[in-house]
Amino acid sequence: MTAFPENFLWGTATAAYQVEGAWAEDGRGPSIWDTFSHTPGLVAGGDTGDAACDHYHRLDEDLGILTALGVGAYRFSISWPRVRPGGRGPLNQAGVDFYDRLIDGLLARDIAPVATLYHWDLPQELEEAGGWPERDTALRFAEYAHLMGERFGDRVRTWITLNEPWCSAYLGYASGVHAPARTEPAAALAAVHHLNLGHGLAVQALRAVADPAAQLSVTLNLHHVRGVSEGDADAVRRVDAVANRAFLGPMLEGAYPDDLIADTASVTDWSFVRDGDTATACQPLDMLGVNYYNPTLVRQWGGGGGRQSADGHQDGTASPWIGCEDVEFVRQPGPYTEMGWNIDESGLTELLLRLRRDHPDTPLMITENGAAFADAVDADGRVRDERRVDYLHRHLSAVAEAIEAGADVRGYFVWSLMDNFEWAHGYAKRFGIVRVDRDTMERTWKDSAFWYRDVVAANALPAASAAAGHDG
Ligand code: GBH
Repeated sequence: MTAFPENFLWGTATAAYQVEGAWAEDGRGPSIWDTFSHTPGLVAGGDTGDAACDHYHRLDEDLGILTALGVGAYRFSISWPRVRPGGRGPLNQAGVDFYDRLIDGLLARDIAPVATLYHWDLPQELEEAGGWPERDTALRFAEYAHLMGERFGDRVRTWITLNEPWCSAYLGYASGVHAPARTEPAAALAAVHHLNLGHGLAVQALRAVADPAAQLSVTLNLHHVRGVSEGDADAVRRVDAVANRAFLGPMLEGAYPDDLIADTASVTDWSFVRDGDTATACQPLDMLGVNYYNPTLVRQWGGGGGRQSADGHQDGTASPWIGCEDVEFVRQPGPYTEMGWNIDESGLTELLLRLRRDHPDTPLMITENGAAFADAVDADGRVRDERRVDYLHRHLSAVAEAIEAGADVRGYFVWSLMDNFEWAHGYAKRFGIVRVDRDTMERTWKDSAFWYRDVVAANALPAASAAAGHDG
């Protein structure tokens, strides 16, 4: 038995576009992900989030699942285009009502709502005005944060401004594999800055209107970067700068790292950073949210031949890794999940301890961790996902190890409550602990859901993942 601290917060996570569906109902406006998924060829299988998991119409059923899991918290995101369709102007009351029902339903079940303001679904009109590379988007985001704080701040006590701005900036504007599918490195770095600025402005806005006891946070997908050998230290430094310190710097220390500015000098002069911006980005935070899936392995690229990155980007094609032209992303040893990501929980322990060392006063929360697998379904409907149980067990052990070594980790959220729209991969990649039948939308608990329920109830891990039992 590995026990967790008293009051450790156990939860599951989802995001609006990935689960809600009802994309054109009750006054919701289009987002960049509607545009992206409706563009032929961009999402595997032609999948869209039009129906997603139909969570919008199945709220009560899904609240029932959360209750039966016994979780203390549910991390969801608010769809900006559902509550403020064009990104500006009046609120859409029907959209606000949906989140009122969700939040009140959670509270009635003693489940703490953890609300993410932005999980990638920018109102399409704001993209048409330039999107995150434009400063105005940060200002509109702050307005939206203010309005949400006014509406829900009496009941939501944990807020997350942005989910993984790394993805929004680099996958959205540099490699283009996410919405809005632009491949403009300079714009991507401007997006980095306006996401940092928007975060700081949103924290200010929430502090002004939300419950004074509210915990304010941001979720980053920090990369735990390792070099193949000691000679690869500079490759590690570059990737760490553009992936991690591009956000940690302004948000937690009030400045961009000098090496990041130097590494990206041929792409931009960073003149979009105005006096006072990094001070604005650096608002006191009550917690830092960490999403972890796997570590990153790099080496100095020796040149010659076609460079093949582990993230699938051929040399010369749009890469999310700006300023890392001399870095090779090395495929790591297996086992792998269905995403092709290697399974290595030691990176999570090391990442948490690095944060403990670099930012000792900032409590941490694992806001996402989980794995996609092609789960086996028995004739009787039982979903055997022992590989997911094993993945979760390993990573929770890694969290416990970090806590033991001094990291202040307050909670853990499984990604994801249910199989959902996995962005450019569509529905083929299943991350849920609950299975969603794509034809009937029926929800079925996987073995991992029963296992997680028992972990939550015990506030501890069983001795071995093999002990996971199915009793449903
Ligand atoms: C999260 O993104 C999202 O927040 C969530 O919405 C999503 O469903 C979930 O994870 C699962 O994807 O360099 O090829 O080794 C995670 C996105 C995953 C982006 C790991 C960078 C590195 C892959 N990140 N990835 S690679």
